[in-house]
Amino acid sequence: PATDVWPKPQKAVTQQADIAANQLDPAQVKDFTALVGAFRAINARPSGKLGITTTVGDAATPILAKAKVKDTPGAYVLKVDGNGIQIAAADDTGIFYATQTLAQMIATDGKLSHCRVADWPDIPFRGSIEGFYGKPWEHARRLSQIEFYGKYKMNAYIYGPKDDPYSGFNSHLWREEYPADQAKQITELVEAAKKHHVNFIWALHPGSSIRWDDKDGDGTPDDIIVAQKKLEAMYDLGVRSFAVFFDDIGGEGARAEMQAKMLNQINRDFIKKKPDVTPLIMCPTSYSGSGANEYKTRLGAQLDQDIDIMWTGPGICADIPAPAVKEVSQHWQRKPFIWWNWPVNDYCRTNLLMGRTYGLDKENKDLLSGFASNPMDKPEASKLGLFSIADWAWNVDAFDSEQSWRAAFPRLFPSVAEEMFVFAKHNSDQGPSFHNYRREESVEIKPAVDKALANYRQNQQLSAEDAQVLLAEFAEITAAADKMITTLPQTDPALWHEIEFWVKSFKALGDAGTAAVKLASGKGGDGNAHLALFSVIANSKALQQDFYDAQKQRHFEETFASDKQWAKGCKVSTLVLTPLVDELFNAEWAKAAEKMGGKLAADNAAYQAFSNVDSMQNLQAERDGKYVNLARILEVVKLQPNDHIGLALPEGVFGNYIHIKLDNAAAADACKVEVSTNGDNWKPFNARKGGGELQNPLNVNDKIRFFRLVNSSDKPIEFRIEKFKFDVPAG
Ligand code: LOG
Repeated sequence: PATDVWPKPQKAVTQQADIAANQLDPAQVKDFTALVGAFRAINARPSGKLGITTTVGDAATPILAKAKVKDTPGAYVLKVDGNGIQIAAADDTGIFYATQTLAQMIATDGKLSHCRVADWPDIPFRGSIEGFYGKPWEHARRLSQIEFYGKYKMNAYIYGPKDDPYSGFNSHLWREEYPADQAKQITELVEAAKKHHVNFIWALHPGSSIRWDDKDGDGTPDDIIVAQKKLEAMYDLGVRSFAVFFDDIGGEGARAEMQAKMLNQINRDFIKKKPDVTPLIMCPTSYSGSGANEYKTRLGAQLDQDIDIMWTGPGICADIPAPAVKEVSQHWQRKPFIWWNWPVNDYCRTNLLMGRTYGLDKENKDLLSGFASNPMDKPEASKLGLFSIADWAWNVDAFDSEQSWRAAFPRLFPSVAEEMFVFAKHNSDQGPSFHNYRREESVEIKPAVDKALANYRQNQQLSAEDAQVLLAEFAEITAAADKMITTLPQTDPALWHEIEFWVKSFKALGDAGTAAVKLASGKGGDGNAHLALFSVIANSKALQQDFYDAQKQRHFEETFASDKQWAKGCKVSTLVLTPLVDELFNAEWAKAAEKMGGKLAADNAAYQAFSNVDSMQNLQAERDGKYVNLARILEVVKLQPNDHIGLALPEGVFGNYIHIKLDNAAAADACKVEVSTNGDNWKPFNARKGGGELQNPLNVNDKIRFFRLVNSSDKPIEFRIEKFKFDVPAG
């Protein structure tokens, strides 16, 4: 019925009666033409008089006004009754959206109820920004996204992958046109977008290599002309919506007044000259935080009023509270276009972000010019989050986070809806990271886990009652994973390709959890059974490690060079369930070892990263074989004189090599490296310098457990970190 349409319509009334109950073949109703055809066929039946009428534009105005529909693009009125179907819409997109509503009404229960729907979007631009670091989405997946956006009434797809060299973030190739095969794909995307009423917004990212000099003396920096030419070339490929990004850059390109000059000129000489091009969007260099700074006020004052400015929220990855939106709107002197960094996982690639969508303030309803979510590098898995983002942005007041999330599963993953829900509810938190943005995870079971662990810590044994609850949970996990493993490769190979290793790890977690709970509740039986359970857990962990390595291998093969150094594996249920299994396993293992008079050698050592800079208090370090790496920082790092960043090894582990690589040699030359055995007393380390690298071996007998990179110059420096690691002896 109309009340079960997503995104939730603004006003929908369903009546008991229905028409054409089983006459409609849902497969025929995929698009408007088919729908019309289906109804004509019914209409032709002697018994029926069911037709479909559409009214668009001026003729529709009185109908829309009478239904009190907000006068905005995409608005529509839909009426189904004994006389057939009537649609009135402000524009063709409204007709298209009415058709999507109809298609869902028919598809969900096989019949079409009499209804009246009056509907319109709250946020003018709704959709995604492919704006993450790492391997850009594949062409086929993008086509699938665009179709999905149309279906759920999203109208914006911003194309801005950090690793497309022709967009330019990582490369000077933004100055050149796409090679023919890639150009053809862009045109295909534009056409698909048009068909599904999505604005394909192509983003140029020239900031890391742009220069403002005016060699030919015509009063305009030469690169502005080059940029405009590139946009013209994209126009020729069919693109009608454009953005220019300046995020995550430093130096020349980051000057607010030059960015404003450039964009105002492009606005005047290109955007406004073409009647069919939509307003320009830009992403500023200072794209997060609501406090004033010189850059923000300058850009807000100087940039043409009709250029939209993107903003990620009070932090880079953050919820979007309305008071902060209001504050930044003052600096920008316009409503921000939200670039929401969720469910993007380029800064926490080991984890999948499959939880519900929350943190978007209802007060934002009229405060935004657009809302685009930056998704995971996994497009199919990202549809889950995007489904609810579509729902929120279409009808803010009616949004119910939990309900919207649950509605997504049967619609997006029909062959494994319930299993996917089990998987999603236990795989949603990012884990600790530089951004320190966290999501809830394993919400339902968490109180039971906390209670069981509290009892266990006190009694060294799980109670039968606690064990029963936990065993049921782990059994559900194993069963869900099993079903996904046997089903998804056939029903949704694209999704399977993305999440295969996580699902298999999830199954291993289910098995390990079952064994750990049995062990800890004393259900091990005789000594042999006890050993058998230990080995189940150990095997599961080893299996997860294998998946981790296999996934890492796949990631290497599929990922652009810029990201290779930092590729990671997969982790599951990191907030609640994996820590539970680890704790039970380690404690039981220690008990057993003690009985046998032995000692436990566990690798639960803490590797740490540190800095004296306020914004870098959440740096992370991770061990990967014989390396201990600083977890990748995607952003430009700024160090004032004497500021530092460093790595720490746990007690008893000593470094035998230090290796740092920065993206610019000048910054590296401005730095020195210091080492320490205790983190208090520092001495100089004689690092070999060259091409941005600082490195040299250490003697393990010197027992160095700490090093830090210090800005030893008297000026602030900016750089990107490409490598930052200790080598430690293997084993
Ligand atoms: C990048 C974005 C990246 C995201 C999350 C913006 C405007 N830019 O800190 O490309 O995917 O963070 O890592 C970003 O958010 N910079």
